[in-house]
Amino acid sequence: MKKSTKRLNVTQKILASHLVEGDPAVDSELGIRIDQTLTQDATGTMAYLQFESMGVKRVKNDLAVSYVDHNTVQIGYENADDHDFLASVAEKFGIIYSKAGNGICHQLHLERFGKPGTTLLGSDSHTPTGGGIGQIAIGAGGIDIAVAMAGGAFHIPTPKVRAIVLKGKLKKGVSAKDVILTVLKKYGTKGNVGWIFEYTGPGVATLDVPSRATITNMGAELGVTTSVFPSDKVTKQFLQAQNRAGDFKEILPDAGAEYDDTFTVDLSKVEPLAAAPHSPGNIVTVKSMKGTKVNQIMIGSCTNSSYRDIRTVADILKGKHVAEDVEVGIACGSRQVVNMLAKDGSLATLISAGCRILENACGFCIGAHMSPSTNAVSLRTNNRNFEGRSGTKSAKVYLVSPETAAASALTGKFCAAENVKSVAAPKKFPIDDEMFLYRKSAGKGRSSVKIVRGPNIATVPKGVPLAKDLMASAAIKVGDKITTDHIMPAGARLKFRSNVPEYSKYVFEPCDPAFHDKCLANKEKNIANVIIAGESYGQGSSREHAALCPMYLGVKAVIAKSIERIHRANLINFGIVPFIFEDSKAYDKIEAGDKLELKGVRAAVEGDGELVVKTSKGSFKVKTTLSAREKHLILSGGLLASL
Ligand code: MIC
Ligand code: SF4
Repeated sequence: MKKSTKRLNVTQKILASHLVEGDPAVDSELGIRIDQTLTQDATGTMAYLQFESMGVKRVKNDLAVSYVDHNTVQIGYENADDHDFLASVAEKFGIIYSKAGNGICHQLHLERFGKPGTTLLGSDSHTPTGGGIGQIAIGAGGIDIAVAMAGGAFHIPTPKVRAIVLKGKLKKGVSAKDVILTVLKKYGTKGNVGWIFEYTGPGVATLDVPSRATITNMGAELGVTTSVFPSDKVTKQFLQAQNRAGDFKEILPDAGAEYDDTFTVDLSKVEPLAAAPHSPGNIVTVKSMKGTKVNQIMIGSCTNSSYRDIRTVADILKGKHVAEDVEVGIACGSRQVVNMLAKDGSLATLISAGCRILENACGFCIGAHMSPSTNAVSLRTNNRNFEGRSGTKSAKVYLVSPETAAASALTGKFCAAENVKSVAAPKKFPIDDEMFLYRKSAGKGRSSVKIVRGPNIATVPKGVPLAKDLMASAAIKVGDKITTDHIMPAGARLKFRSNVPEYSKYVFEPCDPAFHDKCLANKEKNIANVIIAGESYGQGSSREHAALCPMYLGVKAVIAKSIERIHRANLINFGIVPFIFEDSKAYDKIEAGDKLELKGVRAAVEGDGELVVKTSKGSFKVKTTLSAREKHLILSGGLLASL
């Protein structure tokens, strides 16, 4: 981030008004004040267990919302136990509780709470959805949210800000999803750590707030800290229509504002695109896929489930029927969206067209509903197509816009949409906040409330201080772009999120199902476990379980070619050292099961972060660059242990 000048961009304006530690001109890490927090159930139980163990009486930030949207399948008691726990915690500590069925956290937060010019920290990597309404909205691990709720600062690497200059206007049948896929085509899913992407230019005014939110939502796939749009007349209109005119604040970049880099997107030239299996950065044109047989189409998720999106789908399907050999599922983002579709007849249109209407929740996006059949081609409007995330390892998932999804549903083959009517931004959204509980006691709480703990709610394990030396084993060796879905699978395993010993049984399940047993056997023999990885380790979600459960299994270090931002922060929060190979060729010389000697590891963390690791075949150098705060966390055995 450039030194403050008089001509500030949107990012600099918001960060400057929230800066509590560090100077952007000098320091590599900044501490910012967090106004709003959000959690979802799959990460929230752990966040609140950690908050509870901090001994704070009530939340101290302006607004804290606890959403239930991930684990809503409720086969068995586990999810329901989690919901009861979350509701009681919310009532006790002054948190607003959004009941299952109300909708997906990011869509709901945008509709009802997101405020331009504020900061939002969420225990979900798609929290940057709030950037669509002019918030600096960041995804982080649950323990970071707990700290923010207790009034503590959140730390980010001092960002570099890239202007994505939008000019022109999108053609019919092309939408915001194609814009973010264009940006992903240019920048890919790795190498963007530490950047904030700020959208600017005359084309911004042509995009409504839900479209802007689609773009910032899927900015998460770039691996950036966040993405943000200015707050302008379009934002004002959206907030007025949500009956929240009072929340509006104009935030525009100053004329001549400076950026560290610029990329221009001519909206009129954007083509319908798709992210091909198995990465959101693997971009192809829909034209190149034309005619490919499609078996399943899933529409919804926090990326594309607004009224604008689902109404567009309904308009394309109106009076027609989906091809008989495809299955089509639709999950709206919120009750508000469903209500509007019900009132204007779109819901009936979708039902008549043969779509399966799903609950307004994450569901299919996280492999918790409608997994495709073996080898199926599934077109989806969500944001991640990692191998197996849909619940079916052999499925080929393509990420597309709602327009492409709807047009392809009619033909049963990959195709772009033509002659699509644009949906006007509603003048008034129907407001019904009844499924947000404890609004009256928000910020205050009720100390007499007893927290409900069913058998699925286990205690949070605490780390131990880092030892002077480590005798270790390379417990696993994985390749490039290992996602948190590989490390800590969701889908059928999601229900164990509140039970670390149980969930730990599935660490690296898709890569090496024996990982858990091997680690525990080493741990018993006092041998530390080390994970060896390639480029961009820990891509994807914010789930801190991908660090917490390995910590529980005795993992003390990761040695990778590179590590993604949120996951790196989570490793540090749980006392695991994030080492990088000094020379990535050393990666080729290590095999899973090799003995590693990390002599002087504690001193290395205390000092310059450099260490020589010995193996029976020789030695290699690793390094880690840590702030003083991060060093303290690792040396203590993680954030909880440091308190
Ligand atoms: C995801 O989309 O991968 C999730 C599930 O929403 C995760 C959070 C989690 O693992 O609970 C995310 O994006 O952070
Ligand atoms: Fe839910 Fe999918 Fe969005 Fe994650 S990406 S919050 S699972 S809808």
